[in-house]
Amino acid sequence: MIKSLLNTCLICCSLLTCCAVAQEHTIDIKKFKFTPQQLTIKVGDTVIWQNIEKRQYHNVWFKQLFEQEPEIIFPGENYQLSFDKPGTYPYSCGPHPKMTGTIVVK
Ligand SMILES: [Cu+2]
Repeated sequence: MIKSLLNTCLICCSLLTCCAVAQEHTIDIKKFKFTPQQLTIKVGDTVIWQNIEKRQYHNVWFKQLFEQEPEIIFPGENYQLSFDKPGTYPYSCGPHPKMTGTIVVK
């Protein structure tokens, strides 16, 4: 089973396509926390934050990337961002600066 998966991967990697396919990762915003708080992704991947609070709004602010605070994410809403360059990207919630998280892009 594992061997056949490996073979499949080696085959498609040799075409230089499938392994470069961007992935989506989800981070939950709940109880004033980003979960997972730290997430490691690959270049080109997209991160989707979903606010699953009952009634509390938040946002996701990468101060090193954006001068302006981004729009508020209300319960039931999502916010998404793609990362094109490797690095470590800390972020916080504008209205609640104690809420922090980090995206590591490899
Ligand atoms: Cu918040």
